[in-house]
Parts: sequence; structure tokens; C-alpha cells
Amino acid sequence: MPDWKKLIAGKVALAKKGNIAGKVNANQRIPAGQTEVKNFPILDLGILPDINKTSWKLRIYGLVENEINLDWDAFQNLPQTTKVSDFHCVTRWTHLDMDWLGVKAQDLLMMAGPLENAKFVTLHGYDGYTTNIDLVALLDDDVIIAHSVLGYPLTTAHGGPVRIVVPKRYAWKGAKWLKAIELHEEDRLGFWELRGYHNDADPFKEQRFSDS
Ligand SMILES: Nc1nc2c(c(=O)[nH]1)N[C@H]1C(S)=C(S)[C@@H](COP(=O)(O)O)O[C@H]1N2
Ligand SMILES: [Mo]
Repeated sequence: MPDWKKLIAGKVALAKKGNIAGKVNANQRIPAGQTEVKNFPILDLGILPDINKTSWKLRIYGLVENEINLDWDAFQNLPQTTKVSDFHCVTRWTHLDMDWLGVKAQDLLMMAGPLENAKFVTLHGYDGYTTNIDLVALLDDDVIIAHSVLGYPLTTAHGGPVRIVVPKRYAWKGAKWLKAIELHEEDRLGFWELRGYHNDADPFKEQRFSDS
């Protein structure tokens, strides 16, 4: 078991620290308070769920016309898209030009058919992680349920076999090891949102914490 208290306190402290001294982000693609990195750091709760392609399933449920349960083959048979986007972590690193390959969230949500009263979504990870987002944001054209990036299948550490990426939000709004997408009427705070992270999480507005 990870030391939850320590893990959470450490991450909050890191994110609250000021911008790295002396670095000016002239590039408009890098939001205020962020620094570009060329590597791809790993950030999670420290639980690596043991899921492989044969046991993996993705469920879309809640306020939908058709509940969807996809296995690996069904997922691979859906139209595949590459979406290039920038990845902004609230702990102040940004990785530009991530070429996520997978299925557009739009396509899957349209297959499920959100009911009229569906307004909010919970993204569930196989590690028990959750994060919340409004349905409209999830329907953006750049939101992708990805199985590969930078030319390779996602490693387990980075959320493989499948994670969701929401480029217009800080990276915590994208669940690694994506297990389910749940649609509901009212907003329900996710793991970090319950612990003080901002509900909207727009990197260009620096929406890091709900008290900021
Ligand atoms: N299932 C799950 N998804 C998660 C997390 C997690 O702990 N569990 N951490 C989030 C956070 S805080 C960040 S910054 C990104 C990090 O993704 P990376 O480890 O691939 O860089 O994943 C997000 N998705
Ligand atoms: Mo994060």
C-alpha cells in the first residue's frame, strides 16, 4: 500500500511551488507556470493495475441509450485516429507534441448515445482512480482514448493498455488504465478534485487548485 498522506502532500507541495527560477516561457504553447520537458515523467498513485489486452474491457454506462462493453478486439476495430497535442501536468511540466493514437472519445460517446440529462462524466481507472469532467469537454475533437504514443504502445506505467487524454485540461483529468466512462446528471468530484484540485483544470487559466 502506498503512503497516501505522504504521496498526496508531496504532490500538492510540488504543484504549489513557484515557477522554476529564471525560465521564461516565450512559447505561447507553454502555459504560465509550466516548463517544457523532453522526457515523459510518470505520475500516479503508485498502484500498477495488472491488466493485459486479453482481460481489458472498457465500459460506457450510466445515462446512455446503449451501454457499451468493449474488449480489446472490438476497440481495435473502431476507427483509429492520431491526435497531436500538448500534455500539461499540474506539477509544472509540459511535454509538447504528443502523438496519441487511438479512438476519439466523441466516437465512443456517440455510439453510447448520451441521454438528454447526462451532463457530467466520471472517468474510472483500473487502479481505482477517478476524475470528473463535464460531458461537453469530453466531446472535444482532441479528446482521445489512446493505446499508443510516440511510436509505441503505452507502457503500463503510462496507463497501458489504454488511457484517455484530455489536452485542454491538466493531465490529471485523463485517467490512465481506463476502465469505464460513467455519465450522470450531477457533478461528482474525482480523486484529486476531492483533495483540492481545481474542478475545471484549464492550464491556460492556471486552474490548479480550487482555492486559487
Ligand atoms: N488511473 C490513473 N490515472 C491517472 C493518474 C492516476 O494516479 N491513476 N494520475 C494522473 C495524473 S496526476 C497525471 S499528471 C497523469 C500522468 O500521466 P503520466 O504518468 O503518463 O505522465 O495521469 C493522470 N491519470
Ligand atoms: Mo498530475
